[in-house]
Amino acid sequence: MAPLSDISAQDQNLPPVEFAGQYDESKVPPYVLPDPLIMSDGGSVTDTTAWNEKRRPEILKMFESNIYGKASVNRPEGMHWEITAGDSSAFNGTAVMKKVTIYFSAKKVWPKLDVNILLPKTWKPVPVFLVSTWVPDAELVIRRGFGLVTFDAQEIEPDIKDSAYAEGIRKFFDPPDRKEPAPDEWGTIAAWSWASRRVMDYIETDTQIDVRKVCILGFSRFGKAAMWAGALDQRFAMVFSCESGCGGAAIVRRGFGETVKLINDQFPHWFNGNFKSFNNRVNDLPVDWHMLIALIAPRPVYVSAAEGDSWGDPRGTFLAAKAAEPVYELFGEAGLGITEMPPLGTPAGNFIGYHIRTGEHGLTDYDTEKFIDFACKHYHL
Ligand code: GTR
Repeated sequence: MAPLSDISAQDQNLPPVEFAGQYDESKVPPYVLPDPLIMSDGGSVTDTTAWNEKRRPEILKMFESNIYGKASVNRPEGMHWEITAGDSSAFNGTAVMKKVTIYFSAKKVWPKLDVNILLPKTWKPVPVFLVSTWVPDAELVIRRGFGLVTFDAQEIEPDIKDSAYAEGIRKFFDPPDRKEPAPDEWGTIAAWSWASRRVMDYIETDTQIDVRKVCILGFSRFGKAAMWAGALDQRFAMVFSCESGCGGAAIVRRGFGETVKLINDQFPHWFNGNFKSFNNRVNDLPVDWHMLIALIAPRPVYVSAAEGDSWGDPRGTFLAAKAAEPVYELFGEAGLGITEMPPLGTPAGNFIGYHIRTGEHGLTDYDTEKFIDFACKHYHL
């Protein structure tokens, strides 16, 4: 695992003592999950047309307005890019490398994003993992025949609660006199997801990449951003979310480990203003995170956990994956295929993948290997 930049500066990986979560399974309160296949008006979703045309947009909107926030722009006018560096003989001649700089206006100044592209040398377009900020071992990915497209999401918005908005991409597109986003507008995680989508705009033009096989992968806070990007944007063919926990892929009604209140108190910039109103009433949320996983359907999705990462609620992640299954079944695809949490180090699932491994919070080679195995299975590689 290699961070592209130093996110430990604020030591945000370690929850301070006063943020200690609840870790006793017997204290998880009873809860009822919203049914992904029942519309807000009570109607049932019984086919994929109703899912795609009615329920999916409805759920997407609920996540957008209550949690991640609405982006104020899609692809900005004037956005352009240039290839700024290249090496046709990386990794002892087995890979090609290039650097693309995406500019988000017609000018060659910030906001911009440097994108590093590493592709195994081959005559045909390659499948890739698109990863931001905290990336897997590149040599491992290339050796398995996948390319790696990386960027540092913090280049467009810093992960600092007091300056994220003021110094980030959201403020750039807002009127100059705005001091903060409206309660339903985007937070930093949505801004990072937006960056992945703009990288995808570039990827669509790169003939060395198989545009139908772009797998978005994120770890922890960037795993939350990967989930939201994958939900919003169906150009991402697969989604991998490693230990994304609260606000990523775990059931928040469990109140296990990091809770909605804890995350909003510690990282108020990550989500929108409306999400804070649910701090002490998570059962009033019209969604839970099984529904975010379901928004990826019928595309393959993989959520993973680590035994030592109780903060990220491994069981809550399993339960979210499990509760997303009915939507995959609607598409005729098998989801997890198991009813109990699998043993440590035993990946499970068909269109919804899950594993819990030994060890602490981190994106390890084990995780990367299992993600690649899953992608290979679906791509018959
Ligand atoms: C923690 C945060 C988690 C997770 C993690 C990380 O401090 O509470 O939600 O995102 O950081 O990004 O490593």
